[in-house]
Amino acid sequence: MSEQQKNMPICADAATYLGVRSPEDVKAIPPKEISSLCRKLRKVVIEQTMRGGGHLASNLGVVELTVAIHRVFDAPTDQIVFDVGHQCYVHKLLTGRADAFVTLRASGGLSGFPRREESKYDAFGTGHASTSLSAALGLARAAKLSGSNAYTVVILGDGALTGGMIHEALNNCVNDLRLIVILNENEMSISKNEGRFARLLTRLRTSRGYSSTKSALDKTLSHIPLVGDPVKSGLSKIKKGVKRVLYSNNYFESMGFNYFGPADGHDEQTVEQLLRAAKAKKGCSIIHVKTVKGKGYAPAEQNPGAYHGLTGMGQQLGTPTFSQTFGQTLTALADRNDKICAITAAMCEGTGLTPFATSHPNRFFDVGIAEEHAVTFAAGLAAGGYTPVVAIYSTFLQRSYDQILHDVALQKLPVLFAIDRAGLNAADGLTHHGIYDVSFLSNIPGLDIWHPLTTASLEARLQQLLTDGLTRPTAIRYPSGGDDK
Ligand SMILES: Cc1ncc(C[n+]2csc(CCOP(=O)(O)OP(=O)(O)O)c2C)c(N)n1
Repeated sequence: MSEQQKNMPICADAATYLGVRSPEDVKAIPPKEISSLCRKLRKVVIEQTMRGGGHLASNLGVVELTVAIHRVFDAPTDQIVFDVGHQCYVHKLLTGRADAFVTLRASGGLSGFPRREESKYDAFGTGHASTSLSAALGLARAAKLSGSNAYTVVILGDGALTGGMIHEALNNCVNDLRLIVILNENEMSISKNEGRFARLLTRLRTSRGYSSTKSALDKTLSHIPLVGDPVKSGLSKIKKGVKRVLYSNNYFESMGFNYFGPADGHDEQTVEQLLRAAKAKKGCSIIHVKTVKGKGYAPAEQNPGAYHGLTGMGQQLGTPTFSQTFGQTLTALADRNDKICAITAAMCEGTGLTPFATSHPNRFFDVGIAEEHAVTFAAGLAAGGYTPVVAIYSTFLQRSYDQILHDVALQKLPVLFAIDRAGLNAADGLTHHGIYDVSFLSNIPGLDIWHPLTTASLEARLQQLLTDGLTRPTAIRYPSGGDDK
């Protein structure tokens, strides 16, 4: 090997390193060699994201899941939909894009999210959270209508489960579809996943009594020889009864899903077994797995929030960013004014609100990935006499249009929208550009829009707006980075 070859990143020749050029290659790997493939996949993902930036921790968490999916299903006939899509890197590596992986998120290179234009294996383009199940329902219905037996498989994180669209889609799931949802619980959104659904999942997972009783009953059933149908159905009723008593609130089962798990999502063989079991079962299925965000890279396992999204090499920022200026100024203002509340939709660190959350925990609200709810919740706080500041990235504010118009503006409620990441977003690309807010906010009656050009003017404007007392719906938008960008 020449010196030049030795210094080449593995990801420049990732297909050879992995020994995989298509999902067929993944299927041909003997089970005992899967863990070696997973190790190599992690190495490529770590190397590339350290160099070029990207979503490291989320991808390390889904290595075994993605391998198992490609061994059990036949993509692209079977369609795989990733929620958010930030965890699709392993999928890209296994579906003919390993050699282009070195171009990930670079201009003209592979997208950091699934894109239909990029590959026949990307069944649906994503970037914003909680759209997967609605899209998958459409894909599955289209398959059914056209007489296809294809499966549609969704990879959904527990963070994305906090978004309302998922629940609208759950409500619409119909059991004549071949739809399998893998619910990947890692207890994290970007930061710790909070709220009732997070607690529900923990409860599901930690009710070991249920799990062992269920598997004992399953074993008993399968070992009774020549069991007749009436006996079988009688036992099945007992089984359901026991489940109801021990574990009465399985949300997914009560919504009509087949529920599999909870299981260790890093045990590739088990995940394969569950996927095959779900495939064999009629109706829509949820497979609940537990994974570790950042798995296999100690710094990311210990601090998954910091390794959620990396910016790549050579992007040190010298001066405070707009987000930091916003967070620090708001915290200082809230020290003096106990009416000020801060709201984030799962973006506490990104929007600079960590100091506020620490200093004023009772006036800080992380509502999950629920931008529509965040805005109407703020409207309620304002109607109740408080001064809510809703910090949302420009791109994610798009889904709150009606709430801004109907709940805030028409009632002239004093809510301050802190619109972060206004402007182009080269690395995340198309789905993340913050360029539409000016046009969609401009036609909202009675909404003032400010656009400070420096961090100093952001600070001054916040002080002026919030010290005098906010009297009307107001938006303030600012870009990523700081003054030196
Ligand atoms: C509508 C929307 N709001 C916010 C985000 C930013 N965001 C990207 S990934 C993520 C967390 C997703 O958590 P989860 O679904 O559990 O996936 P994990 O990264 O934990 O695997 C968030 C909040 C987004 N992509 N879309």
